[in-house]
Amino acid sequence: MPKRPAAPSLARLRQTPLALALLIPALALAQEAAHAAPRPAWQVNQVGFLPGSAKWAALEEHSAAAKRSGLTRRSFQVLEHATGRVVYTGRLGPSAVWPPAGQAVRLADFSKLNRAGLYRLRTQGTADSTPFLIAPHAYQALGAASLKAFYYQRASSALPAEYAGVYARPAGHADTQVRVHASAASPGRPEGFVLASPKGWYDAGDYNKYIVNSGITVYTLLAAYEHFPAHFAAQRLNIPDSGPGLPDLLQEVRWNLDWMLSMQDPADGGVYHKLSNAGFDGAVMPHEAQAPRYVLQKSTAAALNFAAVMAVASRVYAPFDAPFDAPFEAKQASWSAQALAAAKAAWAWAQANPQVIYQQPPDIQTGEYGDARLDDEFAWAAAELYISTREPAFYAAMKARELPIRVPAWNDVAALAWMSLAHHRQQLTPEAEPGLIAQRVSQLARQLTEAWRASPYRVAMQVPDYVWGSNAVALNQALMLIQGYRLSGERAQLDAAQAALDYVLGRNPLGLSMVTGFGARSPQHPHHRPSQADGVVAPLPGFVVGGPNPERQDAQHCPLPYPSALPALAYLDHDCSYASNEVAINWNAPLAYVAAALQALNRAAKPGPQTLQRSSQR
Ligand code: G3I
Ligand code: 9MR
Repeated sequence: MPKRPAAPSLARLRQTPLALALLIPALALAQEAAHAAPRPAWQVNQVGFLPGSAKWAALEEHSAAAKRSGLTRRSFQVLEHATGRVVYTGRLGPSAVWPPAGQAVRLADFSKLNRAGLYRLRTQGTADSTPFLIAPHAYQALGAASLKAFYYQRASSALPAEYAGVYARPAGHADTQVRVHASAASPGRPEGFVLASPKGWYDAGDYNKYIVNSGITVYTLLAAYEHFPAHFAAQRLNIPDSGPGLPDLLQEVRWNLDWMLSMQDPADGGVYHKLSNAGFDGAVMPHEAQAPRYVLQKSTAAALNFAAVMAVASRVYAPFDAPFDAPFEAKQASWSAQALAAAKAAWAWAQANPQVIYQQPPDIQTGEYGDARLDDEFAWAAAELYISTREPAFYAAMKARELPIRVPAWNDVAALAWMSLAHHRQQLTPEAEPGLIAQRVSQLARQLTEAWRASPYRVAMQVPDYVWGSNAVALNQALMLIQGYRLSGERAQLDAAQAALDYVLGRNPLGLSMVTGFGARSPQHPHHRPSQADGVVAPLPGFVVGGPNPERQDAQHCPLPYPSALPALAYLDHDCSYASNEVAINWNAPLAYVAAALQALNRAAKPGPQTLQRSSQR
């Protein structure tokens, strides 16, 4: 099928402020051509900045000539993009090598420029930067698109043009006739037993559905709502059933929660690890994929992720189901009450089966999401059940004093417990230790802030952070910095979080915004079956790709080599590259959280020291 160029969907324009909407087509036109060009010397967040935020750009010193001219190059200018008028002049920082990319960079700080507009950066001897915005709504369209991406991932649903524009498609994977795999057989549901487990989101570039990865994903989205309800109450995503009542974010998340509920065996409370084909589908559209689907082995990790998420959902959705004065029976039968009961049943199953690790059967090749270390999952589920029930036994089960904190990932969820407790710290029972909770969250935020401060690139990312999905490591660092900032109000923590978003949106050594459809240079060929097979030139918008990954586990499946093996440069914008260029729900969730949080927090943020100094703005 010939590839049709994508027009920006009406839906996206409708939710975008006018100035921004006019800009999107112009930026999109420049995109394909710019992407083929060599890496630019200026590396800057290509989407833009909020007026009050820290604003940094990096200048790569990639050739000997540039380094020589760098000796004389001391200043930089910010220009109004349309007129070329200089609106700000600043000094470049010293040249220093950033280990993940092995390259020398100099930083430009233009935080003092806070007037809304479209700008570019200039310095002697190199091309101007790509244009970027400073605007009070700089992350509104990005935040909405990062959530709309979940709608595009819906299994068991057609996406009509009314909601999906050029990305409209027929329904795929009904999942109404799913077989129980031998690994999942139980007395009530023997091998071959057929059950219905529809809805949910496709995990990533593939079309399978995995409970463990749904855990951190749904949690991160529900946490965004818990922390910034007013922001989401006002947000419209143009999805079905949108309207007054349930905010669109919660409407979309219900699609996946409904699927997750169907993955619990009502006979014992156990939860199947995943629902998948035996092997991966080809690069086809969802409705063209016809392979049989199975539920696979119950696992402790699945039960605990399920318990944690359903406990969170029970409190988040409670205000939206039974009216406050509804009769007791109606409240008992409400969706939230059912979610809490399901969480408790899964928790009980995990208590009785504490070490059932998922073992990939020999006839199954899809994603494993294997995790043998479960102390963090136990603690997280316990913390969420404690917050939702206020039962002290759950706090004790969390073993708080022994629980460390690390940047979260699908297989490392301890931080999620701390982050929930920190948010609810004013409403806990006397057993909880607010001092300990604050100490843990601050400890991680301070550690990340120190790494950011010491970095020649002004990002917290270090060499060991470059794993499969490294962009989500950066975004989850931002997530935890934001938790620190919410407790301490320390401006540096907010600035370090901003730096992580800058990194993902273009202040990186690839000079690439890592989010499809956003920025002048962005991924064009993600490993994402609908983007590969839909006949539309542009990939579906609003998806962050995995990002540089020096392990390059897909190298043997790619017709061309990675351009570099250096941690921050090991990235290939080709649809073969599932290890550096796939999309995934657990990577988009922290993008959605961070975009929303920075948008919501900056409105309330106190100006940092840099904005208190006398501005050289003209
Ligand atoms: O746990 C080990 C650690 O002990 C060791 O030190 C380290 C050294 O590299 O590796 C760690 O294992 C890594 C594991 O993730 C846990 O972090 C593996 O190397 C790494 O290959 C593995 O990558 C996962 C990948 O699936 C392959 O299993 C990614 O995190 C995960 O995001 C990705 O998820 C896939 C699904 O399976 C299928 N759907 C698409 C999705 C996104 O690509
Ligand atoms: O498409 C699959 C992707 O979602 C997974 O992350 C990845 C690793 O499990 O595997 C991809 O599928 C590839 C398979 O592993 C090897 N043969 C080629 C498949 C598609 O490119």
